[in-house]
Amino acid sequence: MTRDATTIPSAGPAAEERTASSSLADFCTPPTWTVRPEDIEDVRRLQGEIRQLARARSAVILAHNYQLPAVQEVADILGDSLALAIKARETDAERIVFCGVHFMAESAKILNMDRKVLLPSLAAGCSLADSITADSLQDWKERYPGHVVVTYINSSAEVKALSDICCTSANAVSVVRSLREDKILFTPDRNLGRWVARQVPEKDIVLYDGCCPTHDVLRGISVEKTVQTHPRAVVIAHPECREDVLDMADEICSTSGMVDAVARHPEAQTFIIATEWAMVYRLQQVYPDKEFVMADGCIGCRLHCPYMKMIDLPLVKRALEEDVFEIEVDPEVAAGARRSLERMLAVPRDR
Ligand code: CIZ
Repeated sequence: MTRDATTIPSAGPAAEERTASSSLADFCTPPTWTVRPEDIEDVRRLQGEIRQLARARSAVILAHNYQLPAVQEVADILGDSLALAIKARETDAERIVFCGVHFMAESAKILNMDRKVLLPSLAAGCSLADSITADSLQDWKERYPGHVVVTYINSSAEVKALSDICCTSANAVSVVRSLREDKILFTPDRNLGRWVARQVPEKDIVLYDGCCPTHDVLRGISVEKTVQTHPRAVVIAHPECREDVLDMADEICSTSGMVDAVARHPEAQTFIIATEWAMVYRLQQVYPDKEFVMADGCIGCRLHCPYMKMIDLPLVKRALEEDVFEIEVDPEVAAGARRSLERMLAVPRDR
């Protein structure tokens, strides 16, 4: 039972109703995360307890599309960071339990300063977000006077506060097009920035040299091999992938955009997915009759984000029971970051 934040805003979760025959145990993940058939009953019990706790504590559970399948299943709302940021702003729950990484929970807090935002594991960081600090951005701004700073949502509150506008993978092109100015510093993801620059050639875009290692590890040659074994497949890639991968893609979009992209190809049976592996579980739930294949051809890296996998069901339960770990943001920094986020939220998704 999965929900798309953009289409089913408040559907109630039904982890309690699930049966042991669910696809959780069949889903082919890196072995550490595969649920053994003999453990399914325990997983279901834990999911039921989490749902009960969420109700009792007036909590909404938001989960990113890269979360573990068992965590995706207990979420009230699933989505990419843009969809989740919007939903976080709309909720009237007392608590937001954010199953994602730190910058996402921090963005939810910035947009909801009067609500408690909990991140079940503080180890859930983001190496891309950490590739730029307030100091390094300040230094860069001084080197490029007169440039507007567009910052990917994968960044700290301090960096957002020093930026003119944020973007996500779901609206980066529209955000850049919406600017009156032509000189832009795009930070921190160089792959996303390069892809945006190709769509908006009329702007002069300087790229910061950061990347998401999970996506950047994928090479076109690996995708080519996967295409050779599935010649009729549609290739869907995330814009954090390198240019050689994007050049082979039929569709380039954010994770929530991938859900819509599959629907645009009703004739296709097989889809090659170039993003973090948990997205394949999400797509399988929405399209049980289609086949989804990881783009890496299983060369070992498995497009695995270790930070997204820091959160599991016991930690979600603990977050609800103990009210941990609360995200706090300095009010002045939050005000600056909120300005960049609100400015972004006024721009529609790319599609
Ligand atoms: O913006 C996000 O949520 C990220 C990091 C990926 C995606 O497209 O969902």
